Amino acid sequence: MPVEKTEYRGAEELYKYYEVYETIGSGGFAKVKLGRHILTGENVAIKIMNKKDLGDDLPRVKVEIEAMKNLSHQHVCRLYHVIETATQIFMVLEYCVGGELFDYIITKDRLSEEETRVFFRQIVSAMAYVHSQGYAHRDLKPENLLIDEDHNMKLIDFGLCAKPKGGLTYELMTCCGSPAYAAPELIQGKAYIGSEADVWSMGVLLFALLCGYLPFDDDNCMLLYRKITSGKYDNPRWLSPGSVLLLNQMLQVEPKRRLTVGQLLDHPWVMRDYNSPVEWQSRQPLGHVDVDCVTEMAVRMKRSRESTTALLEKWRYDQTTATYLLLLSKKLRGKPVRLRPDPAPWQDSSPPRQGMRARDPLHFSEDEDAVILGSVDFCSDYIDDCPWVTVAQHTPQGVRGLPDGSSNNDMRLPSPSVEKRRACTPTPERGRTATQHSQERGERPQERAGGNKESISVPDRDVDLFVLPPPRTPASCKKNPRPNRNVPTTPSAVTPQGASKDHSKKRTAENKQLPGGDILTFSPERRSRSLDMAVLGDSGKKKRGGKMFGSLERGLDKVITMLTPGKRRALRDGPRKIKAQYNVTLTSHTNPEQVLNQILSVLSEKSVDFTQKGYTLKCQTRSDFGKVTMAFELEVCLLQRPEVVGVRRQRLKGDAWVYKHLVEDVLSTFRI
Ligand code: H91
Repeated sequence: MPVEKTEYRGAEELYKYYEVYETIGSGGFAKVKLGRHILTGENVAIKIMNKKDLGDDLPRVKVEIEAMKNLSHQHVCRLYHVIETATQIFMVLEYCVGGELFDYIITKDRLSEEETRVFFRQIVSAMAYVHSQGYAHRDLKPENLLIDEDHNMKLIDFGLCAKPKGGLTYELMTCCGSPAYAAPELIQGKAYIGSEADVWSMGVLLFALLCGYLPFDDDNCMLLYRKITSGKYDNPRWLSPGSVLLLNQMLQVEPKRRLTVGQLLDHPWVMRDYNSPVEWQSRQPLGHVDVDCVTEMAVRMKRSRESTTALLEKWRYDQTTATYLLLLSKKLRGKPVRLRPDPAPWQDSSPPRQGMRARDPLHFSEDEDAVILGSVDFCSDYIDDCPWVTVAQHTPQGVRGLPDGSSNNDMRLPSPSVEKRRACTPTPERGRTATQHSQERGERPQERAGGNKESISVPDRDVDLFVLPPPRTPASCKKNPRPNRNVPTTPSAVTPQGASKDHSKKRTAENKQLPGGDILTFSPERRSRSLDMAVLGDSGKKKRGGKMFGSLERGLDKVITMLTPGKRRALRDGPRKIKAQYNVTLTSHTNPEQVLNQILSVLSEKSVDFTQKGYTLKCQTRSDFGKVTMAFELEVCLLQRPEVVGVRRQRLKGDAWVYKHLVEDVLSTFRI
């Protein structure tokens, strides 16, 4: 079928160089998938956008791509490769195994001042650098800060960033970003200075790190705006006087009275325990070419080092740029600067896809693929002497050498317009994490060179998981005592579709078997209850700032629910055995079916739609108009140390704080 062929060709450019795995998240009109760069074997994140879906937001993507090409910093997520087809844009990005800072905060309830300082220094470093390059980020929030394998911060999502032509001192007018983090001048529609607005967001972020909830929060937008413009918030009692002072200096309603990023670099609170200002300059300046990496590439490409360097210095954000940057990343982490052997093991059989079966990379559905617009990763002087020939020759229906006239051919070096007014001194198998993989490969992240010099040691994540959660804060105590009304007291059995009989007595959930064994459950109340209702307590009051997931490992033993064994394949295989991660809530249970049953029952009760595949539940909430407002995954799994059942959770779509309240509510039924 011609249509299929055409569509297949679109994603071919991507598949040629990357193995593509599961969706790891989404944001706006983008889907983010885990990938692996074949030549270096390095994990990457692939942001996928459909141009049609983007509509008027397409220019924002261009803004983000241009900004990311101009930014190279240890705390800014690195862009490696851009592939554009007629219908799709793929951005290949640095993979951050630790996920969002948001999830990390909610797992821990809140962070200690010491740990907050480690992260905050890195955020200040990133922002000082971004501002020094003339950009304002304008959407700073914990969802846009990721944690890499060395526990370092990486700033992402430059879709809303601005680079005023006259430099950062020029006023901006567009109101953007997330309301809870937006500066008062921004929501009032006044002209504002981007860097000043960023400092306000950093203040909100700092508060969220130290407190685990937002300083200004309300379900009602007008009330939220009023709170923000008043600048009044409560300082919880656990904040040190130093933290109270710093927050106050950042959350000044009058922008000119706010601290600047330059002042944050050597602020006493920031310097504490370090006695040195934040190091903000890039350790990986743009344009620098590493000889070892170029040499390795030259050997593979059978070219001279000089011509390889010349090719690289075009900075096209193509396979050459990606290979170089990923090799450099390997080098900085103390790994050998080596490309995969030729022929690579996955290329032994033809076609290559079959050779990769064992690792089960995912393919795009047909509608996700498209015609190649212009090859962004090949240029005419490149085709004659195709450097990646060993990869290319295995590519099915290889379309090569379409000349590209796009702007991607030039890497525009930044013309730093430093703020004038105030000087700114400045393989994975499905479901596994890259950390697990690197651990399985015998690598120890701590031993790697090039780790964050800024960091002082923070507790090992695995260790954190096994300690009891921090004592409940007064705020969380008063807000979240949840009566266990959802826990059925009589044993119930699960129907073949996975819904509890006990639950079905209360309401008839409409279950539908999907191809591939998925079970879609429509909650009967879906259309009559809004998402907000799903996070309401008995009182009807929205619960805020409640205890986070960390405390859920306590007690369950209430429901004795057994699945009929051996009926469904996915269930027969049992839950996955995983290592504890911070996005896994521990229970005190050893019977996964019990936990699964109880989650199913609560999801239905909370009007959350879900599809079930084995022990994984893909959950969705919808607005009254049927629009998906939130998507997340819950997976019942077995942990090895301690040997208990855990629930892995992952937000795929929707407001982070609303997600937090909802999932917290679902999982809080495990409390005795
Ligand atoms: N937010 C705006 O959920 C809500 C793992 C994970 C690992 C990543 C690397 C880069 C990006 C995301 C990663 C990621 C969207 C990335 C980078 C840029 C960008 C976007 C994503 C989510 C989307 C999924 C993300 C986190 C943020 C995970 N994600 N788990 N490495 O614009 Cl520059 Cl959208």
